[in-house]
Amino acid sequence: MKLYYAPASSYSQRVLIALYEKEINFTPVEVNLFDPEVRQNYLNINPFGKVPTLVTDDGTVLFEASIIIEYLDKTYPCAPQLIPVNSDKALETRMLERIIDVYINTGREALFSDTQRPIEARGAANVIKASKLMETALLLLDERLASRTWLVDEFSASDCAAAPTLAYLRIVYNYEHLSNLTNYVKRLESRPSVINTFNSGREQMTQMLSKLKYPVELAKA
Ligand SMILES: N[C@@H](CCC(=O)N[C@@H](CS)C(=O)NCC(=O)O)C(=O)O
Repeated sequence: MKLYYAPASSYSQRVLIALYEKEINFTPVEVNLFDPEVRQNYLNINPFGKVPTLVTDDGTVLFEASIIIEYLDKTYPCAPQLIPVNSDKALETRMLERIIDVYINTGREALFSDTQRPIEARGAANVIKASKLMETALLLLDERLASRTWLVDEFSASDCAAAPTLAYLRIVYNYEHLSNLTNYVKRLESRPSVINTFNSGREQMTQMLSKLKYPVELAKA
């Protein structure tokens, strides 16, 4: 089984966390999407030109981080179970994953793109709208985490999605006022699967940030 990935890619990191959590053997294939030739060749594997992609031993090609994690969880039913067996809990897990993707990640991307515009062009209506939806989602997570260690009962696919998204969000948005969320991120960042994943992505991320027109820093926990 091959995982095409980029070490600093947050969607790749979701899958890496799942693989490390479940201790699944795989062949990592790093894809440098900044190299035009590599990118062109990679389109034969993933026509969207996005990482991650999983190619299973029987040649099945899977796109989309959340679908890859579902596949891994179904195919390797060892602990931890990332999509809960209980169907209501499974639905909750997928809902939280969607909220992280659709609102938090979109808000993070909008805020990040805004840092690369001249100051006078920042804060356009679409950026404000995306960041408001993101704040609503962050508050929802913070409230859930008042009574929970992880987003659902046990560590799940929603936590795999949250870890890189919330770590990268700190680059452009300070959510320290949300204390449950902040403590949750500390718990996430003390899991070996997350530590390994973030360690392997740090160099590429630092390099990418150093090439930006308007500098931003890789914020610490
Ligand atoms: N919906 C996709 C998103 C994947 C994605 O956006 N990956 C980014 C890296 S985090 C990427 O490949 N970007 C390269 C590009 O857009 O050129 C998933 O869930 O896997």
